[in-house]
Amino acid sequence: MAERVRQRGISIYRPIIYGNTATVLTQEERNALSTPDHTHKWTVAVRSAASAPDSDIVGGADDLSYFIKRVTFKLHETYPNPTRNVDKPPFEVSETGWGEFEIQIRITFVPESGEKAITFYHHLKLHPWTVAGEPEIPPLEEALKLGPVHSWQYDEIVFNDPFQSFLQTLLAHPPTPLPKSKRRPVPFHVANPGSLEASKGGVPEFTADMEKEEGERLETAKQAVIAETDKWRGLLIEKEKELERLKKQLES
Ligand code: SLL
Repeated sequence: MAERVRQRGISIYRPIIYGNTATVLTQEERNALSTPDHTHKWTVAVRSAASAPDSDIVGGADDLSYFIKRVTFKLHETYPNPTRNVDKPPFEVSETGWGEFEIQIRITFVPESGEKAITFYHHLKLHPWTVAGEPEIPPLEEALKLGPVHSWQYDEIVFNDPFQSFLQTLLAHPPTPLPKSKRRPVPFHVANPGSLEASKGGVPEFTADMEKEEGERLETAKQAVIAETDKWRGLLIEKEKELERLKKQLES
């Protein structure tokens, strides 16, 4: 079949984000639940990296169903039917709960892609990040003021040597580019943007600048690893020489 021909040497990627947003429930909301011990409502999702302009959703500008067939979210076993299959966009699950846990996120691609499914792990985050990075659960009143918690990971799904027909599908759906820099003042690492920005409905977003900075961090780290490897290799060669020398001494 002609369209099952692989385009050798071609690499094409699609930027995605996965993660969650969580909002603390008011006492009234808690009382209205069949599970009044639940303290938060949350949504875990796989989305396109770019956000739609003026949207209060992190990411999600593009519909990813042209290459994603199914996303399986494996929740904590305290949830009924913890394995949740989502076969159409939005690829997300919303729940209420009281605890943070690890969610397995398995992405199955459209069959035409011939690609194997991939798995990500996301730690469901319910509580605001603190400056010190210490876990600290704020009292309800304060949590309500701080607004939603966001925890999102940017990633790129790379397709190597794609099938010709799948490549055509991908090329027909170019991803919305990330904005160069932030259009909104909300930082990512601090989920609680402060009551002022929270009241403006501030939502963090991924930008091309962040991508660039991440690339630079990776490059710096790579250089450090290379330097360190060189240093130890040199030391190893020296020690091996010494070993040879000592062996010879021993023999003679
Ligand atoms: C913890 N290791 O102890 C974690 C477990 C489980 C969270 C968290 C809802 C369960 C239900 C829920 O929030 N489970 O359906 O009632 O923090």
